[in-house]
Amino acid sequence: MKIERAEVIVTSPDRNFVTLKLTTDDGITGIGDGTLNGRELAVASYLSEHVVPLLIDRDASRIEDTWQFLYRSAYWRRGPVTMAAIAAVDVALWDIKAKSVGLPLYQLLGGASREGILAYGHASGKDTEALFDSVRSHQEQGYRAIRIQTGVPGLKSIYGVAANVTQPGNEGKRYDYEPAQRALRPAEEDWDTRSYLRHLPTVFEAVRGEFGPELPLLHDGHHRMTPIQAAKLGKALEPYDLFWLEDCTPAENQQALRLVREHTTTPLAIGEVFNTVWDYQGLISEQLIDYVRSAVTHTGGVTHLKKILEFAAQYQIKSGIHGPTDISPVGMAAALHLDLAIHNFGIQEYMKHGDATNRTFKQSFTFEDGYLHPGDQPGIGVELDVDEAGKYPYQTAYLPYNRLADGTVHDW
Ligand code: EZ4
Ligand code: CO
Repeated sequence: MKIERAEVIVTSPDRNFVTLKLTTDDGITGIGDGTLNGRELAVASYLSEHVVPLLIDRDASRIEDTWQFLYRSAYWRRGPVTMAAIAAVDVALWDIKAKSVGLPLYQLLGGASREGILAYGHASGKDTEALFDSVRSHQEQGYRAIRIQTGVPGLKSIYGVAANVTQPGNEGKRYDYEPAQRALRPAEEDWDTRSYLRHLPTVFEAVRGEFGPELPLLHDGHHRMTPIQAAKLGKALEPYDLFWLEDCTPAENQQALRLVREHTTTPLAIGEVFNTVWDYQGLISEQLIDYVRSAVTHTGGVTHLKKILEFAAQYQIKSGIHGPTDISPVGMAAALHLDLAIHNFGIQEYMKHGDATNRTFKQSFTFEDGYLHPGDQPGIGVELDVDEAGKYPYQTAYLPYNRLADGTVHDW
């Protein structure tokens, strides 16, 4: 079973996606997601210029060997571009292997450890009323766990809340409630940590008052706080029993989590911008976090994320695999097979894709009554419609960035 063809497909149905499609000499195809939000063409070029030529004629069944070869032979290790490219190859090879034996991928990863995968959705609103409507609408869609993001008085726009886009030529365009904007420059947002810290506990108090104590609630701090600010927020949120507080400090400095941990029992989740197990080394072995937030797509694929999660399992740390809409349906399906198979599953982030994306990527995974399931199609269960993909050429898009009131750039 040799790899005969390798194609890098960039398509932009509702947003940009990078997909690697491999075809073997016996006609089996496999696909993998290499989408890196706002830097998609870097991964596409890494793949087509440097990886595709190495794949042709390789044995498609040697997944671990191919992973080690791509990781070690590059010499330049880790990093989001490299690890997204390796992830695309890895997932495409798992798709091929599972199809070649006629099984859904989760069967090759040890079989199902649960009946369904608890998902959380993203509720948001500029004010409490809009937020409550959004929570109710998510509950109506079946979600049993909900992330809460709101506007902050005095700030014009904020992460996680659909906002008016003020960029010229971009008015009113906000797709999938995702922050990336189709524009030639990143949108500028404003930020003030003290206002946020004052406001957020009042939001959680209101949400608990309205929706009761049972509903699992999550929140994403999106890397904006210093360790002492994050510790203060974690403490202030303790009465509202969060499922987790995510990315409370910038992920570059993992030691920051030690200070936060010493001050609060609010569970901590981090890792959507991490690439390898090395980013988690101290966080896991010293039990400084509760949930691993990596995506299959950004962490070298199923092969490497499974190893991270097995390491985490020894310390009672669970999975919370990243699943916003910048993870393509291919990356999402790969995550679901892993979620179903591992023992230390925690929760899966799940935002629905738009209609054009769903037409482009035919999916067999399901979302019912709050639970996802990857389905039982051989492979990962997603097929790319190449004709449909061809209708949506790449469009320049950037994530926004933040400035403080005095004009200083801040973490976004
Ligand atoms: O902002 O994936 O938890 N989810 C997130 C995401 C990230 C985007 C960035 O591309 O933080 O919404
Ligand atoms: Co996040």
